[in-house]
Amino acid sequence: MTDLFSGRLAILGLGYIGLPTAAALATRGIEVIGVDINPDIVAAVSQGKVPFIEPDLAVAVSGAVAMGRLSASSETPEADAYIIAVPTPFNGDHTANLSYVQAAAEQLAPRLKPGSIVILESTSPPGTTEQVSRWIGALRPDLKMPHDTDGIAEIYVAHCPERVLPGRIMIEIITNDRVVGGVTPRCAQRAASIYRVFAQGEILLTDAASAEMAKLVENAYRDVNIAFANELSMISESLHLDVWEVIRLANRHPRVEILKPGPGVGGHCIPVDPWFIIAAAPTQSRLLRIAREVNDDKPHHVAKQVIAKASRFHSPTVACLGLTFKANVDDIRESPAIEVVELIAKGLPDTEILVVDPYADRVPQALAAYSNLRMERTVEAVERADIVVLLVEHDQFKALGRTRLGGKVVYDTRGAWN
Ligand code: SAJ
Repeated sequence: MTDLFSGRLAILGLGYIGLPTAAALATRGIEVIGVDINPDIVAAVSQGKVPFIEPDLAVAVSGAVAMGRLSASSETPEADAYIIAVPTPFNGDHTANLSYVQAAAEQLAPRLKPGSIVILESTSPPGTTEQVSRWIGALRPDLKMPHDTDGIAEIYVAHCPERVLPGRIMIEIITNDRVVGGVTPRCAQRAASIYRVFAQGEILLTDAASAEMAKLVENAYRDVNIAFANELSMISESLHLDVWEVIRLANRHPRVEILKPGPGVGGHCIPVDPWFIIAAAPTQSRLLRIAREVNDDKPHHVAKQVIAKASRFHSPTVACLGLTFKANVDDIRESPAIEVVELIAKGLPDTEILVVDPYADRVPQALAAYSNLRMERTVEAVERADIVVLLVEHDQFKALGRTRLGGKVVYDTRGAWN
């Protein structure tokens, strides 16, 4: 018989991962309490609302709340299982900041009882899940924790990294395979019983550190591959070649699949996670470090090219299309597009810069200080501009007809108009 979880479950952190996971479990009949330190998020979810844009999430959350299966709270409740889905940003020296994970572990520790399951979903350096077990053990010496017992532990601690792609979260959360790594094999088994409730992909059981590393490796792999594409775009530019044509042709080889160059790599995952590997094995991580440098340098390269193009005009207007970290999402975290716009605004202080993004209704904080820059609508910005810089390939920008761009200097960092 397949072991299926059927208790009460609390999710700590109602962000891009916690809330979809809460909705996926609740719509399958599990009683889920979402916990967040932000009172606005708690208030929104309690009313069945979603604080960010993600296809199909709003209907799942409102349905789960209406069914009485999903609720939200600022307090960590008693539950049979806990999922920690809080951010793991990095510190100034690129090491992982685990303070949110530690705070979550300390919040749930007093509520645990023998048999409870604790799962860390937050992307974390190898060893963090066992550290969670130690943090809990320090507060609950009455419980047999899995990291320090030869016998059967009373609490099950495991890592199950999230792997969903923003923009496709509600599909991928169901269909992706899941890696579940336990501090002990029994911990992995118990944690898997939760994911079996909604996951249709395979559930792969392993140890906690391998699961942590596998997740970091997935994003480092993508980072290295995007760095290859970005480097190729700069090489092609210097050789006066069209990188999109070069990639199109090379990708017709049966074993070549080059990703797309862009203005840099953004989001809160891919620019962050490789650093956790680099910090764990600094001497061995040469390629990963260079890939990070190539990708981090790309916004500077793009801005330099635009500034050079502007120098050919007397008093140009520059339209920058896109602010989010990638197409068709409203997330601006670690967005290379914002960095490019800022570098252009700084480098061309007397130039009018029009910024467009259908997913952003105001100038982001990072750009607020630049008086030469303002938000504009797509068609108006393109009409007024001498130079059009495409930074994010939102559908709305892709749909712009070629005639609208006629006579303009176009710098398309994403190949959207190729
Ligand atoms: N990008 C390019 N060229 C490409 C692909 C992406 O420049 O060919 C850029 C994007 O524009 C964006 C950045 O890279 O700025 C990251 O975008 P993404 O779509 O590659 O990835 P994320 O950050 O949205 O989600 C990634 C995914 N990881 C992998 O595909 C290995 C997702 O599955 C993870 O769950 C997620 O990170 C996460 O939370 O870790």
